[in-house]
Amino acid sequence: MAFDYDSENIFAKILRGEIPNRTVYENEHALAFEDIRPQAPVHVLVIPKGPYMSLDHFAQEASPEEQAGFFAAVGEVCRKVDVSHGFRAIANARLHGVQDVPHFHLHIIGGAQLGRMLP
Ligand code: D5M
Repeated sequence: MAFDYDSENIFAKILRGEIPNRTVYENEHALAFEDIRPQAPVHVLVIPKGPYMSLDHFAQEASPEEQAGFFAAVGEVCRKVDVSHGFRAIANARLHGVQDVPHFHLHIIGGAQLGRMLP
């Protein structure tokens, strides 16, 4: 499918410094910051700095360097926050995935016992 990135989305504004964020970690290719509506004691969003709207867009079109930088950031976030007892990583995509912000983001949620969810 063709991916149509909207550069006015709120995470693009965060990346441009137009909106503040509570940064947890940053490298050349990714930014991690606290979710504004935390669902658990730990709720961090990791986003690529490039204009990718969803996980499939990022997986299909980001360079190996961008993908490596993104997952390095995920690793650093998990080192920094308290997820020693585990966590959940979620990437909502588009309509059926109920994605609100159309810039790819991975939710890292933990710090407490989570409920079971499918699958
Ligand atoms: O989730 C989008 C997530 O983005 C949701 O958990 C709230 C969060 N959000 C929205 N605006 C902000 C700002 N400004 N800072 C931090 N977090 C924010 P989705 O997976 O798209 O449904």
